[in-house]
Amino acid sequence: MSIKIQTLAGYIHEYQKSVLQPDQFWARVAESFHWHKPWTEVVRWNFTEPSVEWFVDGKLNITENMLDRYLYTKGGQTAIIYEPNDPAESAISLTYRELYERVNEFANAMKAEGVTKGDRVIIYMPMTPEAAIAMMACARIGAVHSVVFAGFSANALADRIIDCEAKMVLTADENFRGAKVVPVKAVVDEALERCPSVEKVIVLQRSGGPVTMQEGRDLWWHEAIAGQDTECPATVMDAEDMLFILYTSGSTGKPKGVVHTCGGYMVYTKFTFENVFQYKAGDIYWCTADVGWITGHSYIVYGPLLAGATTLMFEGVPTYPDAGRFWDIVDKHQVNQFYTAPTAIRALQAYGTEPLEGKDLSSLKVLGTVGEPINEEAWHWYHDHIGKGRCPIVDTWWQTETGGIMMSPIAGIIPTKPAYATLPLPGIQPVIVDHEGNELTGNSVEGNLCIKFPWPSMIRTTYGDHERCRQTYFSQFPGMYFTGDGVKRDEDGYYRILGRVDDVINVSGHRMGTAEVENAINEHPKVIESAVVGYPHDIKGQGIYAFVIANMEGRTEENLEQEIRTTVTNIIGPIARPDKIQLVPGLPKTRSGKIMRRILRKISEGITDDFGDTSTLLDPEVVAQIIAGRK
Ligand code: 7RM
Repeated sequence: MSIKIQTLAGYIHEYQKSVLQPDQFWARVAESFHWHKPWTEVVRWNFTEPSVEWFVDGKLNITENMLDRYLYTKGGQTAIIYEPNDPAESAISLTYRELYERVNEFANAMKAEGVTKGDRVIIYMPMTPEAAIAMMACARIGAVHSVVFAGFSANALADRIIDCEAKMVLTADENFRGAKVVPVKAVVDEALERCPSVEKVIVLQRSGGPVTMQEGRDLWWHEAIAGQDTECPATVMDAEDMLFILYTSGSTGKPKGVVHTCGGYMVYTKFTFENVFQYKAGDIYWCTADVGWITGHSYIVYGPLLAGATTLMFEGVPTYPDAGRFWDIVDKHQVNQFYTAPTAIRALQAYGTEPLEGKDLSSLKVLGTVGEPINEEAWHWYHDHIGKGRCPIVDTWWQTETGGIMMSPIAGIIPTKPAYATLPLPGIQPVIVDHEGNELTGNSVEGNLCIKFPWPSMIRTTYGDHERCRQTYFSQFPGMYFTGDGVKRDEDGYYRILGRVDDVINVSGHRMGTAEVENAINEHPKVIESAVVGYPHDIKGQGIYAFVIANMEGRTEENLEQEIRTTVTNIIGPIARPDKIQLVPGLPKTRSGKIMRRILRKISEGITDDFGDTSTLLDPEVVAQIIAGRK
């Protein structure tokens, strides 16, 4: 029997228990799963190395808790509803039994191609059920999946394949995204030119468009599964065996491979899914994220299917064929819980209420947001026009590294407040610290958000580089996990996330390192140096503003800017393309050569004075020149 919070008093009670007796609390949650062997210790940890183990010595397979578990009780119930990009193409439903069979069959296909426990498999696929099937098939046989968002460039894909030394890549011929058709197999082919670890590529036929298949390396999905058994014994995994790697951007260098493990991730994603969204049997749940991001992992695939829910996967984009598409889908499938990003809400808000006309949204019970701070205006629009004032909004704060939702209202139970993630979920112990690491206690305080006690789905390491994990998350404030976010605790003890306090920017809910974008810009042969900052953007939340020093010989400003955008698209992907590029004669540097980003941030926001202490600036004249050429 798991823990289902049903009242505010119940929340307070469970929260207190989770802090005072975490072992008993989490043991009670974990007991509701199928384990091959129970754990001997609930949690063993230190935040110095760091070393975190949950459900020590426990043995399990996560897919048995998603599929086998429901085979007889819910075999005929819909597990996945797939809504294709083109509304004229019919939706597809897979029951729990069908999903079980397709996962097992594909697991056998991967085994037949030589994949074994511990091997890394890259998933670079459209948002079709096969992406979820691929993830679960990996988990079935103990292979470690690493899903790469299919909008990343060949170069970014190759970096990830190389970092985890993947043996196999799963992809499709083409990806339908709104009015565009992206040739994903061709992107894989280009990436693999520098990925010697990859032995096999399995290609889903999605569009039927032309692809080149490399003999001996590439095979079709439908051929790979032909004749495979629809039963595949689940590989028994240790609770701390790796489940997946997911790459995410930080403030320095290349993206890091965040590692999640089997037991804790399973326990936490199901627990948070059921409680936050108050999912009830028979409900239709829809999260609009892509499986390439952590939200797709935890709250399209793992959390919902662990809970025996019906989860909807949407292949397309919010504005295709028009800005009413989300609401058409809610209406068509009578969606009960709807979970999206503030950037999508703001984008749709810009179209007004006309796209809502004639759409039946009365099935909706709970609305969710994730990925970035939501502004109050968007919160109210969502609340009034989508939820018609009747649906609680769960503003869920969490990260790739946290694996699951950390702070959020529990739908209908914790009173909401616009733009507030409200309170921590049971088991989560947030602390606010000042820049010296002193804990700020009491209400009405603001500072850096840290977590002082482990939770089951937290990051275990960064793949292949444990020191980087320690350095990034556990060194700035010793003894605590540092989130990189700023936060305020108001007079009611409610939490409001203020955004990143490091050099990470959040563009349309996509996390990016400013250094990562700068490195891409610097690849252009004419670029000498660059500095990137995020600036407030009405729809994207933050836009990318690049200040660039370049050798203009043989170029006009216009064609150089265009070339820089193309360079960034090629190196990272279209999501990292700068919104504004300003060619500058110099950058505001200190005598020790550090760029004073604070000044650039202000200029990008349109503030042209009040830069604070500029006494360490090497050349104050540069600032005036940048202001004069501001975009
Ligand atoms: C789930 C996800 C993590 C960063 C995080 C925050 C920001 C996420 C919220 C939010 C304000 C929220 N993972 N963030 N959720 N900020 N309110 N509800 O997005 O790894 O891609 O990004 O996103 O800055 O640190 S992520």
